[in-house]
Amino acid sequence: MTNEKEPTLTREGFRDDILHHLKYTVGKDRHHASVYDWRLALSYALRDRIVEPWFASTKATWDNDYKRVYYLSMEYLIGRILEDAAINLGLKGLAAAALLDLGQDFDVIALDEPDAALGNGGLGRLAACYMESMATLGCPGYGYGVRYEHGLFRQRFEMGQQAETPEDWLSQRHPWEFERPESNYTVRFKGHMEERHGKTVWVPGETVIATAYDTPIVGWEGRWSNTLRLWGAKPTTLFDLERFNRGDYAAAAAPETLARTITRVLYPDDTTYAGKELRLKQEYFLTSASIKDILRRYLESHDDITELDKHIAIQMNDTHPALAGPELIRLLVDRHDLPFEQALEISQNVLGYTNHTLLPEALERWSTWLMGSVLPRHMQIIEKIDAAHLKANPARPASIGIVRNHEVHMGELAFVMANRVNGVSALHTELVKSQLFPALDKLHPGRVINVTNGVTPRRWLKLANPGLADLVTETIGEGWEADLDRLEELVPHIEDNGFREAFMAVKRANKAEAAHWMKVKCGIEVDPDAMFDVQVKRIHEYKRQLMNVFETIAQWHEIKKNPEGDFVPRVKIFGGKSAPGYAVAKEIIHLINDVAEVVNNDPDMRGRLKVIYPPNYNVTMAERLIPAADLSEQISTAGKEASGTGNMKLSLNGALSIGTLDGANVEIRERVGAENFFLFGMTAQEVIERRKNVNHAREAIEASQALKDVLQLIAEGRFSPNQRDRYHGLVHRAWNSDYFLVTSDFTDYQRAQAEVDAAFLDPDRWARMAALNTAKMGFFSSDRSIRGYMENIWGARSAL
Ligand code: 26W
Repeated sequence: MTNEKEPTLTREGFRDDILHHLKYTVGKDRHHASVYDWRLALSYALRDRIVEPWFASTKATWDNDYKRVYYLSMEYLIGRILEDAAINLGLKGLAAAALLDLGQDFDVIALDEPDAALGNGGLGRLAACYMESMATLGCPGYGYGVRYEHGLFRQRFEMGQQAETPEDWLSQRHPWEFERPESNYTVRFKGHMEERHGKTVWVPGETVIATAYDTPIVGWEGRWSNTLRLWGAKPTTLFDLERFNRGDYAAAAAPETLARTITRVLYPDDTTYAGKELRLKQEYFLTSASIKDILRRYLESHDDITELDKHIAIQMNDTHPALAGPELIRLLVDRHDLPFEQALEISQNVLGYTNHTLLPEALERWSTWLMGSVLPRHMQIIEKIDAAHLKANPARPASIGIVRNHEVHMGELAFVMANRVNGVSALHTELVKSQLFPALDKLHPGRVINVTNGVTPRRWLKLANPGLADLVTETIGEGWEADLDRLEELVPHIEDNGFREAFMAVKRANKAEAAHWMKVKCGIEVDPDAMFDVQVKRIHEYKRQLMNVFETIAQWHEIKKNPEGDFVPRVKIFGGKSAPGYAVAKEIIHLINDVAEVVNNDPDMRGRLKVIYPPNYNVTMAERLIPAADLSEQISTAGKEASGTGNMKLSLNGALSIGTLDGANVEIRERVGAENFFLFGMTAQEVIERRKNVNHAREAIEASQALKDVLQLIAEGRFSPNQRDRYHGLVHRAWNSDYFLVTSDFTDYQRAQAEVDAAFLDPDRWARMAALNTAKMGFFSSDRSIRGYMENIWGARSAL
């Protein structure tokens, strides 16, 4: 699929392309163009280069009737696109040179781009990595999502507390997408059912139009390109002119209001499920438009709808698009006149379901009342699916079932409708089988399989860490970007002093750059030779940022008690957002900022301890911080983090991990070796046992003077001098409930942190361990994950 027309592209040619777009697409004279104008012109010039491989990929798929894979996700956490596209097209150098001729700086222009933040955290970022890997592997695929007008909120700190402001990425022109006003579908809601001529007919009460916006996703070396199709909403009737003329302006605009509301904003709830009607509408909006589009495309080149399952696969990214099952059945039965049983079977053959969480509060359930009122036809179909499943499995225990206690359980629905269900790490998959769906797993042995998550090395090494990427290329040659197992070839070089020095010199340079950025961003000076200790991820109790803060306080206290002592200098770096309504997580943010205030202004700390928490952590900030990290904090309560993907990115960039046996940490440790991973804490099984002791927190605190002191210092108001009782609730909960076992794991965490210090004091040992982390991360390429999906779930083949 290589593109044969391109080799003639020259610096002058590309310069002319940019100038052409600046003049004719952006409408600006080069002498009056702003950075924004140049960015648009450059983006259009790059986008032009994707169009050829994009068309060629589409044509090859049609011509060869390749099996198509459809990835349905409510979230895509993409970040910036420009540099990623330039790198994958192999045009970054040429673009930079062409811009130089025009008096422009590629880096300055790239920095101008806002993040596309259509996701919350891990699940959304995974979808973005998977889209890129599918394109790299030549897997004929389409991503489907929602074109939110406002992505994830922007985070600010006001007096140390998180405040949210709307994100506004579409207030600027978005040069990467193609609007497709001709591709649209009517999506219905509400209304009632009628029997007409022996057929059940859904008479909707509300309708909106889903309209497509396509972004081409180009893979490594531009060999293949897929489409990310995001749905925007439009009113079915623009305007009620009669009402408007009567002066009833609000009612006249009602259809438009409904449409705009649906795609207005991404729900910022990560792992808590709220049961809101608008969210259900968003989920159905994505699902219905996508399934209709999938059937339309299929029928353009096939006439037998019963053969559908031979030609397509649909992946549900968690349960958010789990209405795909009922919707596909509805269309096959109501529009294509298939009997229910056959429609059910075809749908099951087509669908796969990825589970991303075991947390009970994150599992979607909709009241039958809400489901029945928003989607009356689907409620009927869901009940039929449930009945058919019971009929086929008479041994099914009463404790399971899709519809139970007047609620639709979306996890069960997705499980029953899918031919493969997968967890996202080896440990998580075992827990999906044993804890989440034990009865369904027994009824359907072999349905649940594992596909351990991965990350794209193009963005997370090549783009984010060009220094390390260049060193890797110098050392093992080219080609590792699409064959990450080759990083293993670094292993023999780790014995070489020169290589280790070069490796650590890259890390030092990245840290110096990050230090400069922190100075500008937070006004705090940090020493690039101190250990950069990084915990970046959503703020959640189970991720235990609180344990990290407690340890920070213990360290501060230790230095206070012994101001002349020797301490390994550390910079504690936090990054992450809390869901706006998650009070406990917001309190943790407040505490981190309060502790930072005290620590950073304490002369006794003298560069031995700093706490940095830059606001608004996002993909772009991750690209800055991850290459500068020495230590990666992966300290969730065992059994709670499904996989983690930041853990993989940090290791890939040469950070050592301190972590629990949770999620993919288990597999990372297996690969880097136990001696190169700072393990601590209880196992998932021990966590369950420990909770049976109702006094677990009290006993753990009583056994540790350090922890008792930490809680006492917080309770006294040492970090909140103008409101001394600010953290009384937090301290009370640590003593009395502590569901996530921060106190029980604290002492072992401190022990592991002391080992980290000892290792850091031996720079040569540290260098070996760090380099080994990079060398052993090949397995965690999202290319490996996507190959797993293609082989074991989708039955899809590469077109390359
Ligand atoms: C409906 C509310 C809601 C929203 C999002 C519930 C649950 C979610 C996601 C499932 C949360 C999520 O992002 N899970 C993360 O998925 C990553 C990719 O598989 C994993 O690496 C993380 O461990 C997991 O927390």
